[in-house]
Amino acid sequence: MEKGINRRFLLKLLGAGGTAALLKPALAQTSAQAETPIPSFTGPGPNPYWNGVHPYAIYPQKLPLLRMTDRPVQLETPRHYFRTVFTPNEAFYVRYHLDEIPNQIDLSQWRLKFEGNFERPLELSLEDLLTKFKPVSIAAVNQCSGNSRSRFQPRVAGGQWGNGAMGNALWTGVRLKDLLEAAGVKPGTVQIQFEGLDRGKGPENLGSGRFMKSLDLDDPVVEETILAYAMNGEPLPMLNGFPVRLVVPGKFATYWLKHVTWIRALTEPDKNFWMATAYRVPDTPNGSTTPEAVAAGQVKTVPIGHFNMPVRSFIIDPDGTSPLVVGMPVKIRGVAFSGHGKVVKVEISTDDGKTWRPAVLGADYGKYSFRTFEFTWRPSQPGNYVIAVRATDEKGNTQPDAPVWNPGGYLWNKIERQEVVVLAAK
Ligand SMILES: Nc1nc2c(c(=O)[nH]1)N[C@H]1C(S)=C(S)[C@@H](COP(=O)(O)O)O[C@H]1N2
Ligand SMILES: [Mo]
Repeated sequence: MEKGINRRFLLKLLGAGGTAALLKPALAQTSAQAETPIPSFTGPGPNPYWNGVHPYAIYPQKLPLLRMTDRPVQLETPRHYFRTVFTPNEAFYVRYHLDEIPNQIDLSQWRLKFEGNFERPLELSLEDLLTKFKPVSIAAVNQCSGNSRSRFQPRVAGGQWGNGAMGNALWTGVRLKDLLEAAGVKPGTVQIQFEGLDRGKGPENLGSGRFMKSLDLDDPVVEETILAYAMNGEPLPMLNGFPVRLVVPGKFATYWLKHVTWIRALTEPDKNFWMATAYRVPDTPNGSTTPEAVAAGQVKTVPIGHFNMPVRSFIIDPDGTSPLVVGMPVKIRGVAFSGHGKVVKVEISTDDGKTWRPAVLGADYGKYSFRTFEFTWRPSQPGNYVIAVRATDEKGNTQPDAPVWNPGGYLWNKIERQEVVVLAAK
């Protein structure tokens, strides 16, 4: 792909030992920034903060993003950054669970360590990763399991994301299976566990103080997983996992471990909180259940990794902030993706989902990437309209018009709508 990593640039950075130094002054602010409480709200109308409207905040290496929480850092990407198929690194959303996140990493000391049931307990430097392994690139959408959680009815606890807990990037790095081969997975291994550098109890107050996720060794996604050292041709922003993060194409971002520093071969399934308790969804075909079933204790759950990301699509323009005019063409544009395979169809409705017409799809950057779409609409009558968008993937999955519900606020993929006003031409 034309947007591949400039490895020379990265090597130069490494050679100069410059990365840590370069990032230090800016990143030191990450934790120093005082927490701004969400303003108390007395009405009228519904609480806008609870509805995912958050203040803009500037963090190191980032453009102003919507701050949901500061401890841990959770920043949402504003809608207009999805006008391009690749989400700019500076605008890419940020989600952590723990309060203490790395502000700087000394690459002369940092090593990727292999522990547990491996033949060779390797310790690899970033330079080793860059020079001793074949680089591969993949365009893939990183989406938080809780993206759009603020839409759930009845409401559920957790970060009240709008639709901006997602982003698409061209990731470059080393194949996980090449790393596993180098370390030599011993027989009896059932899962591979990943742990990053962030620490702390986090608001969930869970004790272990570490964020860890595991992939089943026999999950086909292991073949496609990469440990990425570059994002859109640049080193990863610190807040998105510098120096290396996992990219697990088609799976929710909770598995996309940031600042990966330990890779462990486990002989027993991972029982840590983030696998056994958090990020679990009802074991139903679409992960949906009811509050009543939950209250009755009837819901069997599985890790969200058992699901690929359901197909979704988003209207980016028009965004309803300015009226349209009769007879004037307007481009309805947005992005679509699916964790199950390539998006093959996007349809637009300008009558709230009663009738649908196909949009024109943008360039194909691979089955895990955003796919842009465009539809030219020339409204012929003034009035209030509801635009809707519906994507279908190559497996035939399409978006439902019914919401899902589960207590974690996961797997939302209901058809999106945008209200617009069309004025008569003067
Ligand atoms: N080390 C570490 N990696 C992590 C997390 C974390 O808290 N710590 N959160 C995960 C979750 S739940 C999400 S949604 C993504 C967010 O990736 P981003 O911050 O780069 O957007 O990181 C994943 N990887
Ligand atoms: Mo997440």
